[in-house]
Amino acid sequence: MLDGLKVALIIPTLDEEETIGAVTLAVDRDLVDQVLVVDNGSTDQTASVARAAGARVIAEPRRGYGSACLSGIAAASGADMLVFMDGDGSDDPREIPQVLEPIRSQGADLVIGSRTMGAAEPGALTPVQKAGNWLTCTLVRWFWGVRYTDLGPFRAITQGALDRLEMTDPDFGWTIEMQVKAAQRGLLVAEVPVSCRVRRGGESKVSGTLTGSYRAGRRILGYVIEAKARDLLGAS
Ligand SMILES: Nc1nc2c(ncn2[C@@H]2O[C@H](COP(=O)(O)OP(=O)(O)OP(=O)(O)O)[C@@H](O)[C@H]2O)c(=O)[nH]1
Ligand SMILES: [Mg+2]
Repeated sequence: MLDGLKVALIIPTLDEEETIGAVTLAVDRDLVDQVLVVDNGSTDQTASVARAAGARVIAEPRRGYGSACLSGIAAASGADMLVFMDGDGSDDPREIPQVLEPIRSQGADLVIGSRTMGAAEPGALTPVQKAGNWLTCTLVRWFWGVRYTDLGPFRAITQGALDRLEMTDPDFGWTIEMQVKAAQRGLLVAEVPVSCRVRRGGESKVSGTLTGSYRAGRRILGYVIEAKARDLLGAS
């Protein structure tokens, strides 16, 4: 399907021993060359379960979702395309081909797997998450004219596009940073529907908790507003 191009899959994880094995095993290894599970100091068996399922485990001592993604990118040298997804079973690895497809067929630089375009299991997205997504996507459309329907974790990007974005956010601003920078820099962006399931085990660290939702929401909206302010000041 991808004409010999190399695909790396990056999965940031924190204490996902109950789910990471099944997630890793569901990846089509004919399509994905490297599966990199980036572990942020899990205190459970995440690393050994992932390794046993065939993933390469990267230990990243700096906490945070973005730190883990950056570490995965650094480890994935040689990949032409990178796919990101969560390790809790919410995203379905069998949908990786759909997420990569617009890169091949449309020359897309970045593809967002949209959980609002796809079928979300009841309870998989909280009302706060849906409202926050909507508000953030609306602001991005007003500010930069690019229409996104989700800020979900499941996405694919070419290595060339990733290099142009110079990603830095170490935390939950990671997904919005990628989307805002793609809009600012005129990358060709596509969205495809993806399914979204309730996590398949373990405990929520972000949207399933009040503090996690608050921290992520503040970081995401703060990123959008600061980025627009920098644009207006001509410093972006
Ligand atoms: N490496 C790393 N991974 C993290 C961190 N926090 C969360 N994760 C991972 O990021 C993904 C998303 O976290 P979740 O807890 O599932 O957040 P969520 O999807 O908003 O909430 P759920 O409703 O529980 O699915 C999972 O794969 C987590 O293991 C972190 O600080 N470091
Ligand atoms: Mg999740």
